[in-house]
Amino acid sequence: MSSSKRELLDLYEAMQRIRRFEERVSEQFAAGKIPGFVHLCIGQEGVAVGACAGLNPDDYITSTHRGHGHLIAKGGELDKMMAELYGKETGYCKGRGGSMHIVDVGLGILGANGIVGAGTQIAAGAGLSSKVRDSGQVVVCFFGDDASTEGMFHESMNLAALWDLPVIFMCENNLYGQFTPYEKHTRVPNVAEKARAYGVPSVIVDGNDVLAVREATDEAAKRARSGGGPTLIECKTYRWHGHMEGDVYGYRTEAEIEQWKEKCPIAGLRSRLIAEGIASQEEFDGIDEKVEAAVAAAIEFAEGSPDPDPSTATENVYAVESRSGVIPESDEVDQLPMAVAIQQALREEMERDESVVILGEDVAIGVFGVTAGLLSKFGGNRVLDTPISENVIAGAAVGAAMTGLRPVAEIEFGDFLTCCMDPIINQMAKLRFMTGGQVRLPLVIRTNTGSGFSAGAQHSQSLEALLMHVPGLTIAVPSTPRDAKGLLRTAIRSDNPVLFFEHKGIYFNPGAVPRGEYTIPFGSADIKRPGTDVTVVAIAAMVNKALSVAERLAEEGISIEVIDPRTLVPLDRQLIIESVKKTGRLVIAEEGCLTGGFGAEVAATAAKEAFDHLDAPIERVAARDTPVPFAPKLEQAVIPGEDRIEEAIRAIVGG
Ligand SMILES: Cc1ncc(C[n+]2csc(CCOP(=O)(O)OP(=O)(O)O)c2C)c(N)n1
Repeated sequence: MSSSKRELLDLYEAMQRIRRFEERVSEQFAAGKIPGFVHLCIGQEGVAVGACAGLNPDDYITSTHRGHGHLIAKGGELDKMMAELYGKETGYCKGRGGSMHIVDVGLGILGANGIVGAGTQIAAGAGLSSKVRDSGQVVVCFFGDDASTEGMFHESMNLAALWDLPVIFMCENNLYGQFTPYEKHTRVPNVAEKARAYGVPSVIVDGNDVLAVREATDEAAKRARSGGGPTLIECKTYRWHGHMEGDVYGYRTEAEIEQWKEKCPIAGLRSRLIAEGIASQEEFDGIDEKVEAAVAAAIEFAEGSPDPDPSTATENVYAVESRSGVIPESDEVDQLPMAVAIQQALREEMERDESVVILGEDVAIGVFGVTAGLLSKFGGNRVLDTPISENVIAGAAVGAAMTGLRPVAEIEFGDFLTCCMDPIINQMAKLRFMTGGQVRLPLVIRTNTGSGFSAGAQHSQSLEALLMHVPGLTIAVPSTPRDAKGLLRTAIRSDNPVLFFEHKGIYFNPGAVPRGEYTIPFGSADIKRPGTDVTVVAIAAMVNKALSVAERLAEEGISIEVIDPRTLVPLDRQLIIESVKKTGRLVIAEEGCLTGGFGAEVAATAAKEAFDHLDAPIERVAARDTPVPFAPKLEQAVIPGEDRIEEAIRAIVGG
């Protein structure tokens, strides 16, 4: 690959910008001016610059905790980066991200990431988005050698290979994972060999030779753009500083460090170009001066910038939803099971908006029949049958949502959410906030919840309350076909990540579903039955149980108000408080375990906001704090039935 003098000097300048930026960061950190964890890539600049040199401005990169070099190489502004490191309002993420989490969506920088391996999943999602939109964009996914021992890496490689995604997996093998040599963490001598297991072509290059990295990337990018799928490039390199600033653990010898300093990528290019007569010493000195001034200006900018205002600390947890977009229901209804109502919502939203795609295990066939038939209608580009890889299903949904799609990912059973906690808790719930509001995460995770089928403790849990503890997520738990359809439409149109829990015990219960387009807003509870003596707040399958108890007790003159919050987050606390103020008695019914359950949150709200109106202790009905048993009799003993709701009501009305 031939290069003009200008191109070669640009490569030099880009590496030098990274080097001097980080050397000055190191000084400022030592001076106590930069807080947090700071991981420097000094010595590795050839990888970042070689990989980004041939990319188009709209191509994507995903980065790591050691990301400054990648971001600068992709065009990141030194001022905003430095200000972010200082935790200033003028930083890339308004001081919400810091060194490990810088993002510039406008430059295709989908983020440094504090979670080792997470970038591989986001890259797979961005690659999917590029493929579905047929945009021709490639994704360079930087990762360290030790990320290749994370499960996320393997699921991402497999998915990218399977779907021929335009992703270049760019391994920076700096020989250490934190404080341990690579060979102590794996039996496979080269990361490149791991790619072969997934049918992905791979190559090993000298990461300190910027031209070699650029050439390998160029070839991989051509393959990716022409539909040839992913490539893994393993760049052998070395970091001169410790794992993080302040690392004094002494796990490497001085001799080893010195030996690698001899192979400096920047000095190497400089002496080569001088020796070949391409550029002079003076020209390099000129570039160095320019870089020096830019870095000094960045420090001045950061130091002169304001701190974020503490009163804004909770901004950007959620994108603002437009309530004015609520579409009212028609009076004409059809009787449909919930599974069909959900399918209708999916089909109609996919017809309305071509950025809506479905991905998940066996979605072509449709577990519980929900997605059946969508593949033949919308094709394999929009209904994507995935391998059994929950982590990358959710992680790819994050990357796809950041880059223009509205993915609806299905996790086959709610219990398997445990296999994708990183993308849910650390990525989709955090990225809008951590990027200072730069990204939207318009994605839905559909899954089922609940028990009743002798499916055992790993296919019967109700985990919705567990996730209420994570700011950034919206949690919907419909109890009727009508609510399921209207809420799912809202979820798909939302700019926030929504976890949509469908109780498997009520999938096939028919109910009235309004004809035509309608949406149900989040945070709007529904009074399923009005009453005056006791408020029962119930969710999912407990709503019907509460309604039958209410029907029975009405014959005895006990008037029960049944409230279904429909979304646990946001929670319509106001409607519940008003009801409790009216009835003076509260029962909360859920199928999840008692301890730390949804009911605890509602009880605390009522105790605070309606204390003077309560005529009796608050009662909670929930599963016993036990895994859900297999034998039907045992399962019934653990999961609350109508009898326990009735008991709770009688305990506080004295009947
Ligand atoms: C999921 C996760 N596990 C552990 C860590 C702690 N940690 C941060 S960096 C790191 C080492 C990563 O090594 P590698 O991927 O080779 O990248 P390098 O630091 O060498 O650039 C570890 C273990 C983390 N941030 N995320």
